[in-house]
Amino acid sequence: MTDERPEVRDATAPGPITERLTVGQALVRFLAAQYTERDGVEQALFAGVFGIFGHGNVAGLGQALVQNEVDPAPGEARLKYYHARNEQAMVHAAVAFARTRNRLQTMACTASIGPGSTNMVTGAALATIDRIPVLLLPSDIFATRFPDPVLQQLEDPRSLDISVNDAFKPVSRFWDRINRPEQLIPSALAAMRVLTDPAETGAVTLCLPQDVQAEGYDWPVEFFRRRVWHVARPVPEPAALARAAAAIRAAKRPLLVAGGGVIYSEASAELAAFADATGIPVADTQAGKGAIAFDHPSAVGGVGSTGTAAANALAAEADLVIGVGTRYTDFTTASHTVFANRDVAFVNVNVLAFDAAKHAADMVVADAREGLRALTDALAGHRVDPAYEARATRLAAEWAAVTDECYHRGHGPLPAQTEVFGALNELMGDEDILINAAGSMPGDLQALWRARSPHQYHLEYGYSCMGYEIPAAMGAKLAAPEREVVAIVGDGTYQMMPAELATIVSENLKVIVVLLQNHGYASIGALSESVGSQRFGTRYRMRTDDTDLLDGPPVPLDLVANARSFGLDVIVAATIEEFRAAYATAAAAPRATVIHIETDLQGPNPPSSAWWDVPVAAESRLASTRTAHEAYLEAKKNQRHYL
Ligand SMILES: Cc1ncc(C[n+]2csc(CCOP(=O)(O)OP(=O)(O)O)c2C)c(N)n1
Ligand SMILES: [Mg+2]
Repeated sequence: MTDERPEVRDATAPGPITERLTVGQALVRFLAAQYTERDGVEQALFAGVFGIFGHGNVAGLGQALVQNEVDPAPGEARLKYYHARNEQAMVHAAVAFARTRNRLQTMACTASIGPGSTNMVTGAALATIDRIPVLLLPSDIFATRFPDPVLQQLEDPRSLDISVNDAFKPVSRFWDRINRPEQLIPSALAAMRVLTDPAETGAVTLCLPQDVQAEGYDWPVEFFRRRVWHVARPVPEPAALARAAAAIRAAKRPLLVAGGGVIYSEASAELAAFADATGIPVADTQAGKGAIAFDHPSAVGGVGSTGTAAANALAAEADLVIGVGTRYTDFTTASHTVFANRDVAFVNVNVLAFDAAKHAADMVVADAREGLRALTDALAGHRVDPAYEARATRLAAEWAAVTDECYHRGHGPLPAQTEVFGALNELMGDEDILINAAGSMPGDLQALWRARSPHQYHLEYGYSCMGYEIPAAMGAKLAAPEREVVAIVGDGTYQMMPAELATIVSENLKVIVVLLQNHGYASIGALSESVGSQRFGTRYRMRTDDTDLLDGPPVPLDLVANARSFGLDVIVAATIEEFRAAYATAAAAPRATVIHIETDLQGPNPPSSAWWDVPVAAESRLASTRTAHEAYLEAKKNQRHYL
């Protein structure tokens, strides 16, 4: 943090100089004065506040925000207010904003007490799992407890200190409740430290009791001074670097796995330089796709359960996996099966020791960019066997042919969604942003998307949260107004959370939403079939009188009319040709467009080359389940600990 004291301060005067403000006003003024710095570039930490008001925050933070907008104190920066429609969605939007800004800038989110606050719990979990900074300000029950139980209060006979906001504790990196005004001072500072620490970052939650928000206090003016939080780039410890370099030099078939940490650290040039120098093939995770351009000679595409046959073949043989900025989810490791070489070892470069230590690795606790730079230097003169390099190149070329086929199948009568992805891949600009999170799309995209820049592929797969996509498009567009932002949304996801389309319209944000209508869950339907559950409950069907089951005709829900009702342009495309034309129209339009296209629920999807552990019922009267269980037991034999 940089020390810049206000000039008004007479250092010899006794006692602090104070200013009387409410807790809400003090918090707004404090937040507006926070900055981050990395690589010599400073930016405001908070670009604004998403909010939905209720009795918990209207008089506290709400009053402070309107005062900030219409009558700011001298020198007080503006903290722009965005009126969201759903509290979960506004956290998603804040996450997408912060991710697009490489975690150097974020948004705060204010919600009323009770349901407004607990609606943010899912967003908090997503942020913390994905390691993205967001500041959550749930309102809370009266600190005085005078009028208890207040509207929307949970009463717990065990303790009067419990409120629904305790539910944020396991999903926050920092959690506090401000029961007295002066507690805000140490708490706000601790919150900023966590938000701006690349290892610790995630959801930071400051619970603000409704009465305390409106309470006055004499604040030391230094609390409001401009503060710059320096976002660290930790360098590797020399001994750890030497061990890692020795392991890489000794490896015959090393494979690098690039995770989201490479992108947040802006380490793409260093990753490419590492690959250029060593010839080591580079695979990517959902968060890391785009860290290396798809057409880099060392790029072999996504690895794991939904990876490419190229990356998975190399993973199966690898004697050393170099994980950079990855936390090795089960999709990356194919539930501990994809790295199949008996002697496989790991070197992990990660800013968080917890991740660096995974799979009994040689740990290099460092920023991805600094770690890659240091490794490239330490490996000077080293290059993998040309035959191994050639094999990686050949495998990648074979997968490119599969991708071309998936992109241009000419499937009918309804198109396959992979053809929509192919069209988007060809139509979108290098710097445009594609957003997705849940459904059958992430798997196809992980296997097929040809990312040409570090931010083109924005896939939320840590929490794979249905409903992320539309609010995320809003957040990404606010972060990168100059880029086209395209959200791919399934019909299931759309029904879960279309509400921020209203905010997108009111903020005049030009985004493109591609709505893939397949009348159900292509994803969970296929999974259900594979585990012997016969696609049960995965189609949107009418309940019929004769069977009392959901096996009737498709539910007559008109998503086109629904989208249109938000006040944006909606284009219906029936074929890939029409989709291409619709995209061109949407791209040229000055306002947001939804493109609706019906796709085949049954695929076809890209060929799979790895497993995912979803336990199958061990006992069943259904033959479909018994068959699936046998296959499950067989596949499980390949699962192992990496020790
Ligand atoms: C909030 C949430 N609830 C449930 C799930 C489990 N889930 C994963 S994909 C999916 C279905 C998605 O349907 P749709 O958006 O239509 O995409 P499709 O599978 O058809 O591609 C469900 C229910 C989830 N990921 N997120
Ligand atoms: Mg669907």
